[in-house]
Amino acid sequence: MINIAKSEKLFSEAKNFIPGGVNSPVRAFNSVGGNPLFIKKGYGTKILDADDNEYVEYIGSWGPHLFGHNPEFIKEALVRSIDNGTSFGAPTEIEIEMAKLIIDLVPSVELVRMVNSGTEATMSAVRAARGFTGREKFIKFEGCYHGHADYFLIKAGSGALTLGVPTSPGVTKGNAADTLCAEYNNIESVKELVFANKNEIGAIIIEPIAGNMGVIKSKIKFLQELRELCTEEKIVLIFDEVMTGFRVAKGGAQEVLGVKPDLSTFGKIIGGGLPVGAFGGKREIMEQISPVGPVYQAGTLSGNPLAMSAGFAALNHIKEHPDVYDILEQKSAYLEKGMKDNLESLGLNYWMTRIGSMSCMFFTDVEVSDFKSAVTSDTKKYGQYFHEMLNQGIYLAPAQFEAMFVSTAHSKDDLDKTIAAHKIALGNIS
Ligand code: KE4
Repeated sequence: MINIAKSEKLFSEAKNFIPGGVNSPVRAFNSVGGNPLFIKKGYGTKILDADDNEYVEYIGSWGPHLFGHNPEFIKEALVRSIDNGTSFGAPTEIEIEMAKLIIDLVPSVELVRMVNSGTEATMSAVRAARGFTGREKFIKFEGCYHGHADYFLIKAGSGALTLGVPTSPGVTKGNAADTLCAEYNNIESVKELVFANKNEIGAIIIEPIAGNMGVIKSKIKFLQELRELCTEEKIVLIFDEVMTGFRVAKGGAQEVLGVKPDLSTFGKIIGGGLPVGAFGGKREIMEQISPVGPVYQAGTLSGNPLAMSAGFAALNHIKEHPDVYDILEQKSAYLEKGMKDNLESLGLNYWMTRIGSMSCMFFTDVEVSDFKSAVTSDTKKYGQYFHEMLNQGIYLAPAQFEAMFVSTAHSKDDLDKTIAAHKIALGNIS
């Protein structure tokens, strides 16, 4: 067992001042049990906890660290930027460069607005769609997570699902009334809602590759039919690419799946590890946004030079190194093969999904294609597996319904260590 005395001390102190001792629930280890580790340093694929235990990690701050922790090119960009000050609350040139780069990398985006989190991006995108269509209702999918704006916390994924409150108290009936829930990968469930609410639905928002009920890829036929339905019914189709944007491909999940949304939302990677979000898409919709249009949307630190500098460095690195995704694919496929070989040798048939450098091993032998099949996973067994891996120096997401992220920094040694630990961990809990 690893010594985590300092983390335990810090956690008990934190709980006196911060709800649950954490600033985001999924960090609290509630679903895997035990004491969350307080991290004091990250470098490449490693993190160091308060007790100086080192781990090879696969959270990457829940997605931002496509290149591992603190890559030189992001650090240098931040140092250059901070020398000029942190934030001005006024337009800066780097914001133009960032907007141009996102538009260059994602063909469906014609105008883009920066915000400070994925939640702000998705809530603003739904507001823009409501303003553009004049319709109040929208459809989300069971198990998808779009951040914590009230109207999304209905049958939500990620921490809400992990902690057993997919529909949160505090969300008013009025707010929930306009949120309709369909089943992922089930076009009939969408059509039923659309035709029962004819001309009342302004938007459909989806994670085209879901990363918050574990990792689940939408079926291409389903997504194409969703696109057609939205076009026919004049509904704004929003792809929530906060996690998948620049993760699964240069152009995100929409490039992988070959379906074009009307609006997209981004976060995580585009901030290079700093607080960020963005939403963008068709000019006619985005021109609804204040000050050019009537739909109000604002933010004190939106487009702040620090986050823009780090994010621009990250995206520009992608633009200048298009082989990034070949590297990620090669490393991720190697890890997947090692884990699948382990499962086979142990006679286990847990369901595994992987899209590029995002993957998930579900503790179920059911084929996972939607929320209902995802929740057949044995989360207690996942908790045991999580701690078995942690004790071997491998830090995974402390929750079954999250993604495992490989970065360009993961070395063969890291991957081999992980594959070996994976086999021991499964052997110990089976
Ligand atoms: P933030 O507000 O947390 O920056 O982004 C919300 C969000 C929106 N859309 C998608 C597809 C997302 O995955 C997220 C946030 N992802 C979770 C991890 N599954 C954030 C981790 C946390 O809540 O601490």
